[in-house]
Amino acid sequence: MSYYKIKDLENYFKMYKKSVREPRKFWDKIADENFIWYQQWDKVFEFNMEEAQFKWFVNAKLNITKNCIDRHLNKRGDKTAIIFEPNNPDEEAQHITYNELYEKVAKMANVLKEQGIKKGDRVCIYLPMIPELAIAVLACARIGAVHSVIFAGFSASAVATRINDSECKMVITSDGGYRGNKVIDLKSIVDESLFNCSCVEKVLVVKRTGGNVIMKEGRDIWLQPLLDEALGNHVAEIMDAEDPLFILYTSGSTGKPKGMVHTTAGYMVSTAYTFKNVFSYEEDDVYWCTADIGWITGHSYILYGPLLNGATTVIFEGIPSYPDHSRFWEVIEKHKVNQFYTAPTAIRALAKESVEYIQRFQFKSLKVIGSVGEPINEEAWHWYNDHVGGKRCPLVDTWWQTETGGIMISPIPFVTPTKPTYASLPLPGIQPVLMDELRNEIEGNQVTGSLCIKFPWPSMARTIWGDHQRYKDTYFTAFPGKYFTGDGALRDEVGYYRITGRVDDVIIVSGHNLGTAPIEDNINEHPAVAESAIVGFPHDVKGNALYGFIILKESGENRDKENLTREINQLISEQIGPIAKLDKIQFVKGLPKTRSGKIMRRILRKIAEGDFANFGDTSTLLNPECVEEIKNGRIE
Ligand code: 6R9
Repeated sequence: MSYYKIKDLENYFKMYKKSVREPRKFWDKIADENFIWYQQWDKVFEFNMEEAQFKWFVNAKLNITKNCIDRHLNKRGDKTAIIFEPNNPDEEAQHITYNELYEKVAKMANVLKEQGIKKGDRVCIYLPMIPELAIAVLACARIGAVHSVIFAGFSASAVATRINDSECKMVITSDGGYRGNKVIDLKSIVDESLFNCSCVEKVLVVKRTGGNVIMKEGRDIWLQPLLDEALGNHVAEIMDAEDPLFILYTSGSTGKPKGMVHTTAGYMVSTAYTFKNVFSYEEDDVYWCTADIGWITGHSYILYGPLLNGATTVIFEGIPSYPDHSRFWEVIEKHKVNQFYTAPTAIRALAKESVEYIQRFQFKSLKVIGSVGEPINEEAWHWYNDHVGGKRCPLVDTWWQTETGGIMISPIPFVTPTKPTYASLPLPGIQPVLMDELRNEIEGNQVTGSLCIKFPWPSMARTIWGDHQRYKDTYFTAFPGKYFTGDGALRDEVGYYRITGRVDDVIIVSGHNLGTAPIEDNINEHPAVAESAIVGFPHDVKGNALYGFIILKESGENRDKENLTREINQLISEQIGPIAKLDKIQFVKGLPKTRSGKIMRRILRKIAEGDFANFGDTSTLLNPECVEEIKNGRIE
């Protein structure tokens, strides 16, 4: 029996049980049968829970890029590895074959070496969604340098903090990047950030927009001439299973960003295995994940997971609303996409627009659609399922985190029956548990609690760069012996999981624990509402009361606000109970979001409390302008 592909529900349960009973055997077989290694492991894993130390595939030697590229060349050399869809639909898409990818990565690897980068050095990559981003990431992995990709939308100060934290020796950037009708001057952002970073010795610059840049003598070098001179083959560095592969900073709505460290072998095994199963990928499929490579979703499911499976993966430079709101649908049709993976925030934004944008398209090619990043509310789930999936493609609601490296809880297409808003069942090898306030494991079904994982898995982050104590404190102390996710969840009558949101999103009103997510879901069902966010504010009688920030659909904008307020509260009363009624409702144009689409509730909470003095770091917001508007419209 091959462990790599889950075939049906019976097979899933069998595999799941096996993975819990004999985790060593389970992962051993997957790792052994599906990858190439320079040297096999002595032990499948070795843990010290107390110290939060985890090793997988102990003493194995490998290079992940040999598994992503070289081993496919015989069979799939001329197959397209990457389809690049530019921001501007009039610019031609590029198809990069596995043979070409090999050569590009080899050249880049040789350039990095020549420029003084050695195994273990950290390289910051600050690039738009262009093929060079993928190539730079893979070239780092090829020579054993640790990549730290920073989303090319972060400000100079956010970039500087991250570069300094991991002491990057080099930055790879571009003159600029396109996003919709905007041009972003990435190089000048890097220049500004480097005033405060003495660790950076070299900056390699990709030409994308042709915009004017200032090149600093002795530090900045155009990449293309170096690539033109470089050799097109490269012998991959031999890496230990536990050598760091990359650092990725979490979006972190509070505190200093955490540089999550992922290592080589475990990350490879998990991302490959989960990609294959969660997207039901078959040899000639075209797969598209709309995330940015600057996030974990892009690392694991645009690059590593797909390439490890010899897949064709789309890299999209643009945004869903440019040149108009049909861009996603056009790209699906154009490249005959078979698997489409996006975020609830994008779905809600597109669902807000006229259905004409989507109705022109048929999506015959689509087989599986996926969601990631936050809980998907019921209305968005149905819209996505009906309009994009045509009620025919399984919708996989995938729950996971930067820290988990790969997907943890998700339906498997054509295997697990889907249920709206439920991430459903854990993948084999993953052991979720729900915990109560007294740190006891909650048994049985139809229960809610804090979501923990009770047994390690290969792609878990190993530490926070430079701060192992913080790693221990954040993830392994709240529930000793278990990994605490920070999320709350409920388990329904058949054992399906529904992630209800961050645990700190629970508000206690008159002694009742109210999760914000179900209330928001409820509000979003109102036909005039596009999106909502609920926070608590101190209340003399109730302890806390609820404050709702609500975005209306275009069709709802002219409605009488008093009537709407009444209708929304009536809906909540009927569906959840009068206890969950909102004391204040403010209609807003936008909600403050992190660049990965998560609502920054911290800011809304401050506004609700009337505390305008201390918003903390807002430089990572996608839409800082909405903060002012919300402040001005605050309800006393
Ligand atoms: C992959 C990614 C992680 C947090 C996570 C949770 C939320 C992600 C979700 C989901 C409900 C899903 N989250 N997927 N909540 N359903 N399918 O997003 O990583 O940026 O680290 O965020 O996102 O709260 O804890 P990251």
